[in-house]
Amino acid sequence: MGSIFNLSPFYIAKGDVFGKEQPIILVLLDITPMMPVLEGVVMELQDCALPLLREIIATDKEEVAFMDLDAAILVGSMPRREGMERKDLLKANVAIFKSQGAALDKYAKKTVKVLVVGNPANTNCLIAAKSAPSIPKQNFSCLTRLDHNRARSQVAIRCGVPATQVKNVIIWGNHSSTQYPDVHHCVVNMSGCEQPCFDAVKDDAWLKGDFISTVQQRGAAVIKARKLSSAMSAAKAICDHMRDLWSGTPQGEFTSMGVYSSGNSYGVLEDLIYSFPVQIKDKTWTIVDGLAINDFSRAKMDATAQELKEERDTAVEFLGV
Ligand SMILES: NC(=O)c1ccc[n+]([C@@H]2O[C@H](COP(=O)([O-])OP(=O)(O)OC[C@H]3O[C@@H](n4cnc5c(N)ncnc54)[C@H](O)[C@@H]3O)[C@@H](O)[C@H]2O)c1
Ligand SMILES: *[C@@H]1O[C@H](CO)[C@@H](O)[C@H](O)[C@H]1NC(C)=O
Ligand SMILES: *[C@@H]1O[C@H](CO)[C@@H](O)[C@H](O)[C@H]1NC(C)=O
Ligand SMILES: CC(=O)N[C@H]1CO[C@H](CO)[C@@H](O)[C@@H]1O
Repeated sequence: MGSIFNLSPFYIAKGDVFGKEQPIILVLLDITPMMPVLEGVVMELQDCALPLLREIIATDKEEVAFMDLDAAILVGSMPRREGMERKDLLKANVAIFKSQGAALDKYAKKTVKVLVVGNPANTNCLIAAKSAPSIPKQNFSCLTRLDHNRARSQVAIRCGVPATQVKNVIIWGNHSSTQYPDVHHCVVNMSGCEQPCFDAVKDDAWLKGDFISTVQQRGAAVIKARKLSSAMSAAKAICDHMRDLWSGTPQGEFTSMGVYSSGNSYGVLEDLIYSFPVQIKDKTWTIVDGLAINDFSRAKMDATAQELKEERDTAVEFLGV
């Protein structure tokens, strides 16, 4: 029972995601041994006396959890244990996301929005989408908003402005240390006017070096310091992602999400869940096309795609067996 599991339902039930008018039925799924702990979460949620929260369903059964869902946030996955082979870990996760994808296909609404958080998030998302053939692939996305928020904040701190004054950073690729946080299209509102990020920061070496590695390694840095993984910031990112899917992105702004690549954008291979810049309107995302990509960016975008391709090919083999 991670703290993402406590915090995300709280923010959702509080109205931070679907709006302050939308009554909420929360469905919480965990594995059987965790049911007593889940009861404690239910008690705490009840004790918050939240005006929008109409019902809480806690279960270890997928057919109960996924029935008629409008939105699903898939957080639980197999964590890496000491001495576990990469392939065995992937195999265990393919089994989980195949099963959850199939249950979504069978029980959820066809319009359900599915956000995959559990790692390896991109590949787990692809497996869930492939296992739910009656739900459009566009309805599946994976979380790279935490990386996006980290990048935005790093620039904001550097410029001494609030994070809201930094727009249009991009996270490309996998949610891992090969992700590419790109600020070539980012603008910063500083001293009363919007300017390109490179002009605002005035330190190209930092933007092409330590900035990128700080964002890429941030998850590990938080674990090292806290002895626990990111929880508050992950829960916030989950809410930001789902809220934007529901209500749209602000005019002239884009965000980052792992979405299905149809092979038509930025030369990214087809059939990967890859993080792109997206704009959202009427509950539908579109990839922001036509941004100029220089050689520096190209190499980094390709490296993270290559990593995802290899992981996908192995995962798809496991899906077949
Ligand atoms: N994409 C991102 O940006 C991002 C950010 C933070 C965390 N994560 C990932 O999210 C996952 C959860 O993180 P956490 O810190 O909350 O981990 P955690 O291990 O503390 O919690 C995971 C929860 O999922 C449950 N679970 C495991 N298998 C399940 C299954 N088959 N069905 C239902 N529930 C199941 C566990 O019992 C546990 O309660 C991890 O994989 C983590 O790496 C991703
Ligand atoms: C992609 O990112 C996830 C999440 O960090 C990670 O678990 C996975 O190993 C990465 N993929 C590869 C092939 O490295
Ligand atoms: C930039 O910030 C100033 C306040 O510092 C604000 O008045 C202005 O509207 C902002 N411009 C844009 C384009 O957001
Ligand atoms: C987010 C998203 O793309 N949602 C789509 C899910 O599928 C329905 C059709 O079943 C579309 O109308 C939504 O736009």
